[in-house]
Amino acid sequence: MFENLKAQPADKILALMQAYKEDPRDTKIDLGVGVYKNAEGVTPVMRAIKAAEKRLWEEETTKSYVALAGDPAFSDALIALVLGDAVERANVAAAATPGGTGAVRHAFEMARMANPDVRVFVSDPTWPNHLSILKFMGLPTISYRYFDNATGAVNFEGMLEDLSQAKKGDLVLLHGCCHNPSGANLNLTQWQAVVDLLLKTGATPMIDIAYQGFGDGLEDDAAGTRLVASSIPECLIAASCSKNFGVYRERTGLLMAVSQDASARKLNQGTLAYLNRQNFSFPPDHGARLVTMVLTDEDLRADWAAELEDVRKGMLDLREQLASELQRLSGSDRFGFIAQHRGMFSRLGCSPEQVETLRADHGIYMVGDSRLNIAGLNKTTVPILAKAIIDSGI
Ligand code: PLP
Ligand code: TYF
Repeated sequence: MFENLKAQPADKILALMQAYKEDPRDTKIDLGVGVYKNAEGVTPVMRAIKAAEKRLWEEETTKSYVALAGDPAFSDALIALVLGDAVERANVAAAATPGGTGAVRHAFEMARMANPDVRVFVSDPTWPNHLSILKFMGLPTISYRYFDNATGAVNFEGMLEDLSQAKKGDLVLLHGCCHNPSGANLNLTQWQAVVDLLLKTGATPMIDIAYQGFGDGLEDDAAGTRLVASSIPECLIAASCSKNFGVYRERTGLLMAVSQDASARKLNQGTLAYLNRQNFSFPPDHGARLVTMVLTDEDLRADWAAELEDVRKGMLDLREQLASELQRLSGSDRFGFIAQHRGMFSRLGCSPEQVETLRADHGIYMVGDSRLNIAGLNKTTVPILAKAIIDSGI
């Protein structure tokens, strides 16, 4: 039977991670996969998570099943983190999922259950896994203009023009903050314009928020998501804890469905639990429990927020350093967008051949679309990267 299988395309980001590992050069620099690394190149377990883990080991008395939607305390804590007081808690259905990816997948599933003819609007570019999941599910996608390679900024006029084609029954996928892969984001005025347009078209927004706290801070990074949730009758929000709690491998995410009243919420809640049951029954608990402990304990939460803030500021410093080094070497402001971008990524806007030159000649690994992971740099490697970029004719 299995001889009928067709070889599937590899995940380019994960293939790049492997190629980096196999490169014997000790001067190599990994700017590929979106994992935070400190100046020593280490992806640390956050202090508060480590402390919660110790406490959990001491206090946990059972590993029995929890619930199809996960622990309600996790939903409460993460809904509060993402949505603040933008919406009534009673109108939000939520279920824990294996990572943000699990939430993304179930958001698409839920949209299809509600409308078998759903079309999904996706930014150009978007996270490759959005596209591969949608393709696997056979859902039609329509891409909307988003990133302008020439300016390094959002093509907002193009975005609005393309989104005006959406209609009731369509899903419009938006990145909550720290757009992956471009690094270019909407300001709050632009979010408001998107909200107005969505209200006019009747399309349903879905927000993927995987980097809250990595851009302008925990509150600012959630502002667009909160505006959407409080202004539009229905929306889906897929949140990931992988990056901002550093619990990547624990697979910790939450899918939220915001509606207008308790009866809609009940239907949504039942649907989310049903989707979990069909696919894996109970979601992973360990990471969700650690996140809940951190968010609900005053001291752990303060320590986590402080560490996250250090991470965020460290990436901002690297952005500034890289932008000014490139300005010095190129004698122009054409790389100024690197300091404007937010989150872990920036897209340089150069050709795949130039990305390949950086890899072959300089041992610098970035994704083929010229996305670089800012957190893969440190103060010593920033000038090396800047020189390599200019030497490669970018
Ligand atoms: N959405 C985006 C845009 C991402 O970059 C990621 C990345 O890691 C995720 C969702 C989900 O990640 P995870 O499934 O590891 O929580
Ligand atoms: O975009 C990234 O690099 C992160 C990590 O299949 C990632 O989102 C990359 C590939 C993948 C899953 C996660």
